[in-house]
Amino acid sequence: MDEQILVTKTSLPPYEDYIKKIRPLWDSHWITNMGMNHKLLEEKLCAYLQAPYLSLTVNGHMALELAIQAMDFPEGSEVITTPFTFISTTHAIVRNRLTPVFCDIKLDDYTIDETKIEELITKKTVAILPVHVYGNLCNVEAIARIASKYNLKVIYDSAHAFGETLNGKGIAHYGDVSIFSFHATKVFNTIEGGAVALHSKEMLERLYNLKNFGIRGEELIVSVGANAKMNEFSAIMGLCNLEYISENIELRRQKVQIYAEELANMDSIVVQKYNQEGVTYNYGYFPIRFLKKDIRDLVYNKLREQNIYSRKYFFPLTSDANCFEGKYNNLQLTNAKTAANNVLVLPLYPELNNSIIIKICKLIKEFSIL
Ligand code: T4K
Repeated sequence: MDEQILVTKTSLPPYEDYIKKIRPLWDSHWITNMGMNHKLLEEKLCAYLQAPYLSLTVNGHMALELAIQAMDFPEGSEVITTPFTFISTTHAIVRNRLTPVFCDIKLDDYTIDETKIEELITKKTVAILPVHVYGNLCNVEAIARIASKYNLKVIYDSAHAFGETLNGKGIAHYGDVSIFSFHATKVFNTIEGGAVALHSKEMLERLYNLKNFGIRGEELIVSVGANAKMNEFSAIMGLCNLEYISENIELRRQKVQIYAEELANMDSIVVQKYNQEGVTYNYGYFPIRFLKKDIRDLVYNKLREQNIYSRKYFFPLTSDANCFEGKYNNLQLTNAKTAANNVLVLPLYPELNNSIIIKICKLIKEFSIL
């Protein structure tokens, strides 16, 4: 293939839309520190995500890091989480001086195995931090029951679940807080950006202080805080992209359907299923899992030779990251290890040409029988 096909491609609004909306910034010169576009995007996203309260941030990682910080857990407390995620999830726990306790996942949807959470709870456990990985929603009801039984907080990493709903309710409805990523690679982007969706006004205030140095007036600094605000250029990108979100998700759905049809009869792979009951998906990722050992890397390399850049999201497990060597539990993660060694995420974005999807599937069929 002449053209490089990458795992994803940033969705940009029409150039004129963006230029028109940023033009007034040259009059106002107000380009950050909670400008009018920041405010407007917060309002629109609150509505779109059905979130009671929402605070925009500079990226998804800081949304998560500050959401955890806002909970004010004692140093050294334990947080039960998944190792099958982007490294950000675990870094956010560790950077808050908390200990990640890794729980295995389910192989059918790659989310945390809720039946294995209770056995990991100790006197030090303060929270559960699951990830709606690839937009597959965790078993939120079961997790809520466990959290309530042991008085734990639930912090959802919803970086992959933008706009998804369960039984008509926005996914931010579940847990104490949910964070979203609006990175350039996501279904909805603000170039870089993120948000924390919350249920309480008090938490919203804390988040505000954490993302703006604790500044509440020219001479009033009420608490210690970082700088994690979203700027106006990003907020405007968000406002523009929000106009096209339904269209983009529908295009993604169509691409996924082609992948699913083309790969339907292969018994050597398991394809991502979009069939959780009551869920509306955003079709952010298309992962497949090879059942035969050592095939994933071979296919990954063969596709690269053809200029097709699939990705091994998520290898290595975060529990196996070099920087954590020997520090945290990384045993009894059998399913997570299987997923890390055998899952390949295929290119998927609204503009992806259907004929390229068919070509990718053809190559996968060829390479998988080598
Ligand atoms: N929690 C979870 C579960 C997450 O997946 C993430 C982020 C976070 C938390 C943290 O959220 P942020 O702080 O990032 O908002 C990418 C993204 O950088 C990262 O946001 C994402 N997860 C992760 C799964 O994927 P890389 O290292 O794979 O990115 P990179 O630069 O290799 O880009 C991947 C492909 O995207 C490229 O091959 C082409 C395309 N691309 C990339 C960029 C940067 C574009 O089309 N345009 C671009 O500007 O991490």
